[in-house]
Amino acid sequence: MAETAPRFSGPKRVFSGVQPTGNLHLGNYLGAIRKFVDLQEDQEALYCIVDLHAITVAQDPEALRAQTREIAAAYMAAGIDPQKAIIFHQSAVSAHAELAWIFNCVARMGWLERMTQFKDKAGKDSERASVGLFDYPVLMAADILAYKATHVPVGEDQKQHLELARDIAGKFNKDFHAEDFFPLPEPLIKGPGARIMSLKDGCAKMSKSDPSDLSRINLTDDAAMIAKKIKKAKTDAEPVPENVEGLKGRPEVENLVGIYSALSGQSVEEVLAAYGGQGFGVFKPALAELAVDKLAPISEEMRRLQNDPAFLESQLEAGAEKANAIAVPILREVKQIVGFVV
Ligand code: ATP
Ligand code: LTN
Repeated sequence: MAETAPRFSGPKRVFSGVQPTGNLHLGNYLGAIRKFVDLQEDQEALYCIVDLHAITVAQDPEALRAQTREIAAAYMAAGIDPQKAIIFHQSAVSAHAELAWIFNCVARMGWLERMTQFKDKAGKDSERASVGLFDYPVLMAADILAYKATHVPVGEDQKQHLELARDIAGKFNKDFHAEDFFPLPEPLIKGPGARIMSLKDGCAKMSKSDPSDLSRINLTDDAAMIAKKIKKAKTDAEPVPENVEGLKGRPEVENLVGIYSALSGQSVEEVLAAYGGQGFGVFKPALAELAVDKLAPISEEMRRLQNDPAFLESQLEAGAEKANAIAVPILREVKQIVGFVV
């Protein structure tokens, strides 16, 4: 794990979040959740279900509740142990929203105007986007810093948001002469699976919000569906290349080989050594078999856990209590620093 800002002397602490917006997919698993599992072993870790972020775009209230439980189930099914890591939903810890307000007064308009995800998500009609969608990265900084988290495992698409969180932490420390009060959180992005692409377009990220379900492998897909989606994945007429050079200009092929590599633990070179020269009639069934092998136990366990919503909610409540116990004293210090009567 990379070293954090040299002078921050607090404990190492991991924080990350996933939005309860449905269609949890292979990209979310390989880019984020799988890393969460390993990180829970060595230091304190908090894994949040960011329901406040979810409502930056319209959500059906009942669906939002069910999707919140779905992420809790996915976390646990993937191997996050609520005895080791803190699993909770963001709205249950009011420190997130309170700190976000204070950070709204630290962050600069220009910083937020440079965020590419807002531009992508708001689309052409940005006048009609919610203020929350624009402010999304500030809330994300508050999520992390409410716990003085030092390390943040995320997919590649979150890199810019993490840089903003570091800028906010640094400016707060400087403006309030509170040197090293907040750590400058380190993104943990590297590794296979940091950027899984759509099965239909090797230049677009695999996404929950892609209107085509064939573009992604959902964690809830059964074996037949996974096989069908891989079979229908876009490729070209050439066979699998023999070496990494041969992946150039073939983003869809690069993506499928990358997925094989991330799921199997083999390097891309090893995958190409095994399948180079073969047609996709051979490679795709092998990839489908591997994906089913790795994902079926997770989706089965997710289904089992989702049959018991009361259990999932009790786990979230217990997690929220532990999260509050960390965040409340930090927020109190922040209020003191800012000049509020506490
Ligand atoms: P949307 O696609 O609607 O933007 P999302 O799939 O990015 O949503 P989030 O809850 O915002 O879902 O992301 C959860 C985690 O999954 C984040 O750490 C994010 O970086 C990671 N992630 C999302 N998509 C991918 C992907 N295609 N490849 C690797 N990691 C991903
Ligand atoms: N924006 C993230 C989700 C998220 C997050 C966080 C990730 C919200 N708050 C704090 C890491 C740390 C996304 O994946 N779209």
